[in-house]
Amino acid sequence: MDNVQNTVSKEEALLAKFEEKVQAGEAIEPRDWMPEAYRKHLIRQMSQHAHSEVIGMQPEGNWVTRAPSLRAKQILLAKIQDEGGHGLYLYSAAETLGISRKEMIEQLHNGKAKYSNIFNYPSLTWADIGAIGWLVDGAAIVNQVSLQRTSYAPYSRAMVRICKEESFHQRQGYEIMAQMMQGTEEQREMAQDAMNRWWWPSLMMFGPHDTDSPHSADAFRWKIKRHTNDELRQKFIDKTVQQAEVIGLTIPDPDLKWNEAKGCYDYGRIDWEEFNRVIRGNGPCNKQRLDHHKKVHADGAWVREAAEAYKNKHKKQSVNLN
Ligand code: BYC
Repeated sequence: MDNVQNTVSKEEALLAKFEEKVQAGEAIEPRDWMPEAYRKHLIRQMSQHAHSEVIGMQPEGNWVTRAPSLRAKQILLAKIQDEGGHGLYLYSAAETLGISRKEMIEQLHNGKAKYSNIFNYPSLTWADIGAIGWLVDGAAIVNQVSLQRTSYAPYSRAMVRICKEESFHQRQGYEIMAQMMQGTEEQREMAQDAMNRWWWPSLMMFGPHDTDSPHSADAFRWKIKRHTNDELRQKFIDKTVQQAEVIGLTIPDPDLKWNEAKGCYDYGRIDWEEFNRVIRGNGPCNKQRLDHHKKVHADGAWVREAAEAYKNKHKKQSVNLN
């Protein structure tokens, strides 16, 4: 009985120390004690984030062979490569929590882990590449700048590196949209059409309204999140409306109106039924995205096996030398 009590009070003391550290704004490192729920919360969010980066390469990859110039192709290739790198930083950061990359990929493939709603929409025209860079990366930056100060240090460090690259991505997308808006009538229509299709799903990227966000309470208590879903969505809307105006694009929301008293834009109702449908696997491209990931992952098995064999060979050699 004494032993049980000792373990409980030891656990309580560790928890109190952890909470104190988080409240003081100190970072949590992998070697620090952390409650199981904090670890699981981070694995869920960070693995979803990593999967989003990697699945997000697919809609853009669709346009590499059809980019309108060599310059545009080079830039797009570099951007897609960056997204793969972001996935790597995030998988590595999540691995410090005691889950392997293999397990995370299995969870993606069996539907336990999600990825961002936004990558379940098709990229139909070159203007979609502009809209993805400008709106999708633009939304991601707003979210990720806030996550730079998240309490888990490896996640925070990954965010600092990722944000630097995302701002270049956002400009790449805006440049495409700006160029198309200075082009022919057909090009302007193409840009507006992309805006119309990507605007609302981009707003959904920030997650459900705060009142419907089950994970936010813990996320705030543990300073994983520093701003709410609605605060970040509002920030994104306020800065993007001005950017759209500059290049002559119309935001597809008849209820969008500047609210003088609040100092921000009011906006129309987001279609949460669509959001729920998409994140439950029934968006326009969910099946295509996952099937493609599964296929490419299986095709790449030989690379993982070769890397493992090389590692083992060198391990044996260094044992023999010792
Ligand atoms: N999509 O309680 P909530 C990129 C889920 S990639 C799908 O508010 P939380 C890029 C949520 O998971 C950047 N699911 O959750 C790459 C939860 O379900 P589960 C991607 C979503 O975690 C390539 C439920 O809804 N960025 O930029 O407190 C090319 C309730 O939500 C979504 C990140 O991943 C969604 N949008 O807050 C171009 C950011 N939203 O898990 C660009 C990191 C919510 O219980 N993540 N759900 O089954 C976060 O900041 C937070 O996880 C969220 C959600 C704000 C997204």
